[in-house]
Amino acid sequence: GTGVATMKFKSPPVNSLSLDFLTEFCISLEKLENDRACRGVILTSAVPKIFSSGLDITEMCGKSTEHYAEFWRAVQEMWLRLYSSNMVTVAAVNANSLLPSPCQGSSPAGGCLIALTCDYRIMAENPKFSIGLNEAQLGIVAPFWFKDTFVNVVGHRVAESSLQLGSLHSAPEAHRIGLVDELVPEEKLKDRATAVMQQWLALPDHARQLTKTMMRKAVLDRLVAHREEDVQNFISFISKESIQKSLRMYMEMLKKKKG
Ligand code: CO8
Repeated sequence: GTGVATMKFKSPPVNSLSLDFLTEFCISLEKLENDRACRGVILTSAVPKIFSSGLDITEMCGKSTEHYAEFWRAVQEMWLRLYSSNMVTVAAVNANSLLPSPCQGSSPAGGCLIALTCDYRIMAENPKFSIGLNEAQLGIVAPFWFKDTFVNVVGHRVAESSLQLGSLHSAPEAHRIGLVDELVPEEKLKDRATAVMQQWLALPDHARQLTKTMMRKAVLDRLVAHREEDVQNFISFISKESIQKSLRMYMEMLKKKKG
């Protein structure tokens, strides 16, 4: 084989990161990680027009403390595994449809996090297509390790303004600020992802893996050291009535926008 796997998200309608999705994602990734023949993975979506809509908001609304804890551990687990993966990880952020205002995002928050966690990001060249960590728009705050991952890609200044504003960046803007590495016409996305993968795999795995670890270790260690504290923070934050209200209003807004 080529030593390259493609993981296609397929959880319609919008590939939201539910507890089930996250659990399955981790199992699939672990299988690939343990498969010595597999050296790289391309992450993409099998759902037309959407890469991922981010964390599943219904998992964060009106649930028990135990549920919030389980959900948040699963989010942490996804990030820890992907950010520390020994494989080359390429995100092929595909979307092929025009999304209605005011939420034109096709890869908001958690979806953007997945892309940021990869080694390389390629995005379909569609001006209507956007990506970003938009937590602030939902009245919530990105956890420190989302922020760290973002800073490692775009630098502190861009990350700061983008996070404060909860910006969803259009594809050209995402490219300009370095949030994605390149834009390609949609029909070329798959071929381009394969070509980039070959370029990364042309190097010896060992040196590349050690370099990746060197670049990412501080950020990974920080979550590992504060994992339980981070779960408790999430629970106390998400359990606040004011936060629950913001999330309910945001969900209402999503539903109305459609009508
Ligand atoms: N979670 C749950 N349900 C969702 C989500 C989501 N993230 N996104 C969309 N849905 C639902 C919609 O409510 C709708 O449901 P229904 O059919 O019952 O009305 C259905 O999916 C289809 O959605 P749309 O009609 O909106 O589909 P469109 O194709 O028009 O738009 C978008 C797709 C652009 C993805 C749009 O749905 C959207 O903008 N969604 C919101 C995305 C978002 O803001 N996600 C951020 C989530 S927060 C996060 O990921 C990080 C949280 C960190 C927490 C830290 C706390 C301390």
